Amino acid sequence: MPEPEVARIGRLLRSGRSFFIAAHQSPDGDTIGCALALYSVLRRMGKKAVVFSTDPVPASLSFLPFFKKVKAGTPPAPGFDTAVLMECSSPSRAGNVAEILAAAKQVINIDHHRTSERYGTVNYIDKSASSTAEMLYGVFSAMKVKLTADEAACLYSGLVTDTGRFQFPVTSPRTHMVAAGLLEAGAPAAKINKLVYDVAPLPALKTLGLALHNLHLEHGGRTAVSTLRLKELRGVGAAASDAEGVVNRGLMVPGVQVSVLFREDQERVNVNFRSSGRVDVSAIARGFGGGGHRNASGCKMRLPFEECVSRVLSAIKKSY
Ligand SMILES: [Mn+2]
Repeated sequence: MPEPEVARIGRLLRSGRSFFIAAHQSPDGDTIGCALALYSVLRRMGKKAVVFSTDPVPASLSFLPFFKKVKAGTPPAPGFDTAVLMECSSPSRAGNVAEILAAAKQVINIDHHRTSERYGTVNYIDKSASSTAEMLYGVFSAMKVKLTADEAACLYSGLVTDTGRFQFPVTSPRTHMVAAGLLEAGAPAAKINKLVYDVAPLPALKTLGLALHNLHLEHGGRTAVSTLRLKELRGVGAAASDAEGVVNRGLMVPGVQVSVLFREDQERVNVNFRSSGRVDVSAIARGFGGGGHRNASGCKMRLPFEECVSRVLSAIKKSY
C-alpha cells in the first residue's frame, strides 16, 4: 500500500533543510495562515524557511502572528530543497515560481480545491476539507508537533475565514474537532473572530451603505441587483477592496436566487455574481469573458454602465 500523503509530507518536512512556502494570488486568511504556521513550525525545527506571496497581503490580515515574515512581490532566488504550495491549483497560482520549483528536490502541493493539478512530488488534495488549515492541522498532528499559541492562531484564522465562522456547508464535524484542538493550543478565538468579521474601515462601511441603498429586486424577486457608480465611490473615499463581500448581502432577501453587483471604476464595470444554489453563475460570467465557481463568479466589462446592466440582467433572466 502506498504511503499516505499525510505521512509522506511529515517525512519530507522532517528531512528537508530549506523551505520555500508559497501562498496563492490574491491571498486570503487560509493560504497565509497556513504558510505562516508552517513557517513557524519549521523554524522551531531549526530549518530555513521563506514565505512568499506574489501579491501584497491585505492589511486586514496584519493581525496574524509572523505577518511581517511574508515576502511579497519578487520571488527569491532558487536554491530551496523543498517547496510547499498552499492551495495553489497550479504552480502559476503562486506567481513566477517555476524556477524555484524546478530547482527543488521536493514539491509539496496541499489543497482542498477539486480543480488542483497534480504537479507536486506529493499532492495532498482533500476536497472534503473545509480549508487547507484543517488539512495542515492533520499533518502536524500526525507528526506529533505540539503547536504554539501563535501557530494555532494562524491555523484558526484559516479555518474561520474559509468556513465563514463555521457557517458554510463545507463545515464538518472534523472542522470543529480541529477548531477545538486549536483552542486547546491557545488560539485566541474571540479576538480572531472580531478582527476578521467585526472590523472594517469607514469607507468600506460607507460602500456597503451605498450598495444596500441602491439594492433592488428584479425577475419577480429572484434577482437582487446593486450598483456602485464611480462618483458615489469617490464620494466616500472607497478603494476597490472596500466593496469586497458586498454582493453577498443581496442573497439575504428571501426568494433571491442570484445577487449581482455592478461596480464602476475608471476603465470598466466589475460585475460580481452570487448564487444561492440552483443557478450556475460561473456560466453567466463566462458568457462575458469572466469565470469563477457555480455559486460565486465575476467578469469585467468595457461597455457603458447601463448597457452592462441590461445585458447581464437579461443573461440572468434566461438562466432561470
Ligand atoms: Mn482555502
